[in-house]
Amino acid sequence: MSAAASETVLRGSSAIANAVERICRTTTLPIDVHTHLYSGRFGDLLLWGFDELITYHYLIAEVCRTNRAVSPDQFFAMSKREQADHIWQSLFIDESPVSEARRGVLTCLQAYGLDVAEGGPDDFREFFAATTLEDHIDRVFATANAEKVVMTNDPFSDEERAVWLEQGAETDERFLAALRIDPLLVTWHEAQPRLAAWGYDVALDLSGITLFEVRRFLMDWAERMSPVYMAASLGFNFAYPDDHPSTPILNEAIIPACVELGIPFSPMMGVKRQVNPALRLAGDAVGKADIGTVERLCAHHPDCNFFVTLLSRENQHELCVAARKFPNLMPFGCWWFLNDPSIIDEITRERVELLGHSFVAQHSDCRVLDQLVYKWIHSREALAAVLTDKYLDLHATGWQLTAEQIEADVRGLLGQNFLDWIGR
Ligand code: RAT
Ligand code: ZN
Repeated sequence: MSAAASETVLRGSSAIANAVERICRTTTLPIDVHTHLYSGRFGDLLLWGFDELITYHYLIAEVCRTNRAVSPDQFFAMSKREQADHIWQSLFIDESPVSEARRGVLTCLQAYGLDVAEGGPDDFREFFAATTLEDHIDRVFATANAEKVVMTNDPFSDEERAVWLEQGAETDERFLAALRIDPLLVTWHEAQPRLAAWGYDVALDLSGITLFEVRRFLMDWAERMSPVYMAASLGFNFAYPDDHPSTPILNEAIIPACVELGIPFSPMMGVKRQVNPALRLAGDAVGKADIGTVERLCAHHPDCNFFVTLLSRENQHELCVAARKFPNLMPFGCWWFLNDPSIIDEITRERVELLGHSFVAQHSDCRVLDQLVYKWIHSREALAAVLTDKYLDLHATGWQLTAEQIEADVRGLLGQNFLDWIGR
């Protein structure tokens, strides 16, 4: 390729490696496509600060195996502050904090300029106490160099419903909505009475105008939220098509609503729920999903786009292969137990090799605002390692690389590909 006169041609391996590292580190994140963050108007639903950061459910799972002197019930009976102190002592002082979730806390505190060698929980708390939420949201977006995040918006949550019903559409442009509808697909027997109570004419056996009414419910919430996609977290054993209410609900309510709205449906598959209920939110595990379910969704509904992430490492290669067959399938992110450098490295390599640029490399899944800082520092490093090798391989063929092209590629992988795909 010959570069345009205005472009910066990168000559030599070290120029390429340096440019890729710099671009991955500094390119503004266009969008974090899946988080559990909320804008400031949702009040306590938005978690932030040291005690929230360190009581992340990934760390609760670790402390319950590391320090068995405190049972899960005893742990959950503690105040948030006591839980935080207990985790700090057990996972950071009694052991070196080498796990990814522990390192993340330190990366985040360091990025705020705090001294993790000398400081302790009270120093860190003092830092957060000295700021307002509004200022802190600005600081986090600036430190993470992020433009937008997608929330997870649940119309079945009473706390969240109240905000949407009383205050209407989101006004903070940094926070986009995603309409999360797990109960419609996973626990229809519980969703049905709630929809009925909200004035939708729905029957448990899906008779009459039930499916039309489920679709009306989705369209009403879509109008309220303007979601960028609809999503559900589904078990590893979720099947489509199936002799289960989820199949007609997908065929006649969810997918037609997505097509009408021009937004993707995002099945997130692979959770094995509550293998250890004592751990509560930390008690879910992983199972291998059937890629046939993804293939059949894409094949039966060519007009609908599917934005898919799978939780099992064993599903990742076949997800890439499926995406080669179905242009209406876009893989995204290294989800939850996959969000670790060694696994991000492997998954990103196979995606680049099989799909080029047509995927979204990562999402953060942040539950705490401050995690936006560390999750993206770590993911940007992992992406840079993969892309450096891939561009050096290209360079070895004699292909000419420019900084501008690499910048566009990286922005795409960091989320612009999703925005382009949905036409925003
Ligand atoms: O990654 C997580 O924190 C999980 O607990 C879930 O939130 C999962 O990401 C989901 O969206 O269901
Ligand atoms: Zn999530």
